[in-house]
Amino acid sequence: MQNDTIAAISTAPGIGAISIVRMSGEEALKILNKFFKPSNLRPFKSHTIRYGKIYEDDQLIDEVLVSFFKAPNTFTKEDMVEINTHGGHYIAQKVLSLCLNNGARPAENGEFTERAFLNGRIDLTEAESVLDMIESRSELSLKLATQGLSGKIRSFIENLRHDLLQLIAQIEVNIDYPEYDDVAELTHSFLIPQATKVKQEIEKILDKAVYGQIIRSGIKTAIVGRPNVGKSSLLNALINEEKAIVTEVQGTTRDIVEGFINIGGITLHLIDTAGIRETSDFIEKIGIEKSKKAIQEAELVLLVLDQSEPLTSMDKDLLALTEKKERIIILNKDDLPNRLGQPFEDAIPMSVLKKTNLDVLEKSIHTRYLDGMIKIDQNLYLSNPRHVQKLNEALTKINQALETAQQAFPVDMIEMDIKGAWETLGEIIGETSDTALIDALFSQFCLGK
Ligand SMILES: Nc1nc2c(ncn2[C@@H]2O[C@H](COP(=O)(O)OP(=O)(O)OP(=O)(O)O)[C@@H](O)[C@H]2O)c(=O)[nH]1
Ligand SMILES: [Mg+2]
Repeated sequence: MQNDTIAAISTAPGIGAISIVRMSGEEALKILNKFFKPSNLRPFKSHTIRYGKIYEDDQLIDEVLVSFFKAPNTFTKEDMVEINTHGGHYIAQKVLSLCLNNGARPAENGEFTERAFLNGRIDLTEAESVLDMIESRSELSLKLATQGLSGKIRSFIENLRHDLLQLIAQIEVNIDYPEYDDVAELTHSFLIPQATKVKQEIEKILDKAVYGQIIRSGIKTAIVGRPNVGKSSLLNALINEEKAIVTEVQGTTRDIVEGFINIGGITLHLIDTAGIRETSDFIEKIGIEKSKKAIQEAELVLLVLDQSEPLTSMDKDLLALTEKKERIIILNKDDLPNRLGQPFEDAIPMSVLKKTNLDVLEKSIHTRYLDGMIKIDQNLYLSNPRHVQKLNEALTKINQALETAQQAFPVDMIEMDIKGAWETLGEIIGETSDTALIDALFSQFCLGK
């Protein structure tokens, strides 16, 4: 039920300078007045803060500052009250229980934001971006999340839907009052070009979404190579911690070791693998199988070669195995004489031991992933997987519509797919329902024309 008044502690649990108990709903002020005694008896004006005391029966609980926001200009579009209590978990709990004992009900997770959405103050993408902002761990991912809050995603989706709606309207009008002599003319002069335009706009954003998702979830990066080339040393150097065991014995690493680094706003999920070679050792064999799986699953492979030794057949196998992956070749042990026997263009020479050229590697990763990103402020980078998935679904439907149009099938078949795409896009902003389609359609289009 959406008319009841909800209450919750909005600050993190534990000791802090203040805690905030929040209420939203019609009864918020009435409930507050049952236990809050303001310092004077003037009526509580909207969007002001008052000082006062909280009592349970006649016992003083806390002295507080209370803000009151009258609907509709509030976060939830309902009346809202925020009680700033002294910090410490118990005081806030006590004030919360006073709210609950006087008629509020405990809010569910995210329910204030959900009300903001249900009451039409924000759309689904804006609600989701509040969550994404809270979960952001780097400056870039925070920046991406705020794109949603600023309404950038919503307006992109709304524009696409507007274009699709015009298409639908045109088809509807043509079915009822054929303006064109034949269907072929309608499809070719209007449908195909318009649908293609929408298709291209979606593809452009989906291309960039790759970067958005990388920033949000990090790049899965496998460090691979034959034994003893310095893979574990590289992991340790990058994460700046002696996490993986390093020895001069071949086959030291037998299981996956992982670590995380942040390079200029991008998170790398690093995976150090067992060196790959022929072996009869049972445990090492399992490790090697895991290494091969890690290569398959990796989004980026750092292939390490030991340039102080001639290239082996295992190196060649690994070069072939990783050829189709996003790959950076590292020529390690640059402090020793080069006996590799062949040049590698674009490879990064490095001495992990002497810590030379680590910065070149970091820069190369940064360039590889961030050069495609021009400016977050000027472009839209989708990072929420749900948005990307829905946008892909909408694209599939538009492609279907285009195919049908090219084969000159009846227009109502095309219309079905276009409507499907319109609805799927609506799901991104949380707005689709059949009546909405009808309302929007007629408010846009004058049939008397
Ligand atoms: N000279 C020199 N030695 C290095 C360098 N990097 C690593 N080593 C040495 O090479 C040996 C093997 O290093 P590791 O990091 O254990 O190699 P690995 O590739 O993880 O080996 P496995 O786990 O057995 O597959 C150690 O003795 C390191 O000290 C380097 O840049 N120069
Ligand atoms: Mg190792």
